[in-house]
Amino acid sequence: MCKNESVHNLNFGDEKMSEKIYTDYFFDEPAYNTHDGGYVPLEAPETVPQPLGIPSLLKPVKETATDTYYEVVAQAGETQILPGAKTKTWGYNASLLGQSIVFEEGKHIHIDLINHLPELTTFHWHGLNVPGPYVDGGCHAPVYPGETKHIDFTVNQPAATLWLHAHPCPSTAEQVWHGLAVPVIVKDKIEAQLPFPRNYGVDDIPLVLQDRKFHEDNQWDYDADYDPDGVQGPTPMINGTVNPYFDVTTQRLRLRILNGANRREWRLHFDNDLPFTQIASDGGILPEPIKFTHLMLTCAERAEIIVDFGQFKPGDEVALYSDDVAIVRFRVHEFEPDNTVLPDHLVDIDSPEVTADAPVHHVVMSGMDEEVMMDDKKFGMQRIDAKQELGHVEYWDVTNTNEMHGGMVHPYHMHGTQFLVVSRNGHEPYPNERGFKDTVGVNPGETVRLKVWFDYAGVFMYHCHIIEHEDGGMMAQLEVVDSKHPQTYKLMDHHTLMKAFAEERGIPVEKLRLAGMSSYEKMNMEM
Ligand SMILES: [Cu+2]
Repeated sequence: MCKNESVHNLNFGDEKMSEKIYTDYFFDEPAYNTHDGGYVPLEAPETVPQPLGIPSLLKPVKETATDTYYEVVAQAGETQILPGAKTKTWGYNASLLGQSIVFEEGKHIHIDLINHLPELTTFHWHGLNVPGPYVDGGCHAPVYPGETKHIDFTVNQPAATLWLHAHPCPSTAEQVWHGLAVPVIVKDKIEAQLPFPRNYGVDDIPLVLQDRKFHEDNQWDYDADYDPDGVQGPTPMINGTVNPYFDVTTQRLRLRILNGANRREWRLHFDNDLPFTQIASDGGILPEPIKFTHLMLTCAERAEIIVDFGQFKPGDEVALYSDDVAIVRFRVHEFEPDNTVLPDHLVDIDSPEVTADAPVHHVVMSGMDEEVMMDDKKFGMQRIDAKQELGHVEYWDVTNTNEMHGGMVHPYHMHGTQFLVVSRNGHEPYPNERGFKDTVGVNPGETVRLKVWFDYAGVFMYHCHIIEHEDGGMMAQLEVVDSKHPQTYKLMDHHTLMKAFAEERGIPVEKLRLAGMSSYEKMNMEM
């Protein structure tokens, strides 16, 4: 259902070829966040440009031929983001965001999860195919201040750009806002054979897109900025850098873009509509490279793109924009010519047959503001809303009942799986949705059909990834059942978590205010 595609004739040296270049954002324009009453437009920063911060790579504490050991520390600190006072921030193994973590497919990973924060948190591996609910790190897996918990798992999925973020309910949004979000890169032997840039920090760069409002003394004030439809700020912050530039020293640059914002949609395009090639979506490499001039990412979605600077010369600058605000400036330097042409076919994506007689799951995302719900309910930590047998392949039909005008695109995310997008209202999915995904933007009035299966048993959450919506109850959970080896799970409850948060803050629980609470109260619903 490509609304707008154009065929450009491009010259590659002597070779002339016709190539399809998509120029559309695909999503429904009337539902863009720019139409929200509470929309906060991005503003171009006036501060001096800074080199783009690149998260360093987390070093394993130990490595063998088969096993890798990491320590991941959630910590509080201060970060020089703007001139003047440092900003109080949180991060993983760093004061803000953190150190990128690389997993190799097939390796057994052991991680000590260490909490040096003043309050409880959880470590959620967004997009990672691991058992739930404890290894997955959703709200049932709190790590209390001063505590260390251990997880281990085998990396069992193709190369992809995933991420780690905090997920304690109902304070996920505030903890991510503080800075608890970092890229996780899975590598495998197939990706290693493809002609992609992969020199991390040089021609292979993560771009974590976020936005913040800086208050007095350069501090963030989550409560002051609170909006039940998602907290926004006017200042684009990319990898924790305000007004960043990047020195381009290779003709081709691979950008691993993550929408790490609580609510903001990013509508990306370069100066002069420079085309770029998407090579991967949330869960891995696309079957075919797709050329775009414009790309919209809803919250938590990822896209890996390759940008070719071959037509530029040293001294040129090429900006990446979201809507009409430049968010990263690429400063072109000398580089060796690199006219690598990507193969037409990148990887095979096998779409498994749906299990015979399997039920079709129906999920309804409804409401806005405090009224957001999933299947007419708000999230209950001890309630199982759906079941699916381990290994079965089932359709999930996900509907957004918002009105087109005045409604919004809700990004639907499932833990513990990489799914395939089958259709949008019965039509073909967007051209860059033919690979594995874990988050899909659902337009108002639309039903997106997904093909979903799980490799591990457990309890997994599924929710809108506008983070204030999930905290506000637009979330549910399913149990993946292994009938041959039934298991029981100790599920946390909101009250236990709220009591812990209150104790950590030294206040009575009645005085505790956390992000999602107002959404339950306004609807007279129990947490
Ligand atoms: Cu939502």
